[in-house]
Amino acid sequence: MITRRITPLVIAAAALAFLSVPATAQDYKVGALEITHPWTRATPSTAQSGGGFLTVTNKGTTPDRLIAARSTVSARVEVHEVRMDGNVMKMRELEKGLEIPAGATVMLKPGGYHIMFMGLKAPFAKDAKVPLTLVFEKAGSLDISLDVEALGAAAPKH
Ligand SMILES: [Cu+2]
Repeated sequence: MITRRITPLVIAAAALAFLSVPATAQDYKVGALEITHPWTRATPSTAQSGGGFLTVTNKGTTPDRLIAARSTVSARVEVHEVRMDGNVMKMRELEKGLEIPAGATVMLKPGGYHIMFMGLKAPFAKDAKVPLTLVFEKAGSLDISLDVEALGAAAPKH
């Protein structure tokens, strides 16, 4: 009798090959948090500000909070939310930061929560990388790099 054994290693390799995608965006981990698809958009030469977008997943059992962000590319970096004021979309700084509940995934995306680069020192050029440091209340700080997508891009093309 011939028994065929498929080792877990082979299964894992097959799964990886199947899931393999040409990902340009890097994913990051700090403490119980995973940061995926950090990106931004190219900015017009006259732009004073730009948005930063990413997804944070809290795999831990306690909530955390994105309390600050900083970068060398702009005078200031803030964490913003978008609110409807009547029929007008307005954004403002989250003064207490953005909560990442235990077990939750929070998306920073156009029209929603986002990182705001204010006082750009130079425009964001397509295909460049924008350095950003995220500061979490519990997990600590994390240096990441945002992919610059085309001007007006609605979401990363992956
Ligand atoms: Cu904003």
